[in-house]
Amino acid sequence: MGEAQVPAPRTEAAPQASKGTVVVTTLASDSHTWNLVFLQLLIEECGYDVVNLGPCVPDEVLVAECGDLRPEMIVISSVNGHGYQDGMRVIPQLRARGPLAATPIVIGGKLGTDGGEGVDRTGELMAAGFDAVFEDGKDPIAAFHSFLAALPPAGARRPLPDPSRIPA
Ligand code: B12
Repeated sequence: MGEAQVPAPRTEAAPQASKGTVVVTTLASDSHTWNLVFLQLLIEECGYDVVNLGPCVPDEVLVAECGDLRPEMIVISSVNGHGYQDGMRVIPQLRARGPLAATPIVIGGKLGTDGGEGVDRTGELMAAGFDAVFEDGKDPIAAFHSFLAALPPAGARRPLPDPSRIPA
């Protein structure tokens, strides 16, 4: 009889606890998908679980899924040139869904067909309810990475405003 084979002790580090769930999605008009795969891998590397809703997501599906999942953040990607219009249409619907009123929601990619020169899409999208806009041409990945690193930990979100203190 030979010597018993003893398995080598496991030396890998214990898996890190997830920082929470992030939803990655495009909007209804946009069928591009590799942008979503890229973002999913980036966000997973930063310690989050990702639910990737895929391309051409209808507004009502996005609102329902996010309302049910209550993610730490919603990341909208658009590259077909309709991101501004799609984003302006969907953001009030997301904000109107109670649990998502204070959820960080960002949008990025190629948001128009003009390259973004001299157009204030960022200001308008943020005024409409987005927390950040990462348009191509402005080093969006580095800026997004910093935003993600600064995201408050799960359970430490901005409190919802007290409805009694909102002016009528
Ligand atoms: C592959 C491709 C397609 C494929 C998509 C297949 C698939 N399953 O994904 C098909 C053939 C279906 C397609 C269709 C169309 N396409 Co197309 N497509 C491309 C192409 C060649 C590559 C896109 C890609 O996969 N890139 C790889 C991924 C990883 O990178 P990315 O998409 O650029 O995303 C990066 C950034 O935008 C950014 N980003 C994106 N989202 C976000 C979000 C956040 C939060 C952040 C931080 C960053 C970020 O990060 C990503 C990684 O760097 C590009 C041209 C190009 N070379 O880029 C055109 C391109 C995107 N397509 C374009 C167009 C116009 C179309 C069509 C309208 C063409 C038509 N007339 O039918 C349709 C649109 C269909 C639709 N309903 O959306 C234009 C968009 C122009 C614009 N926005 O000004 C491009 C740029 C081509 C061009 N130069 O004109 N397309």
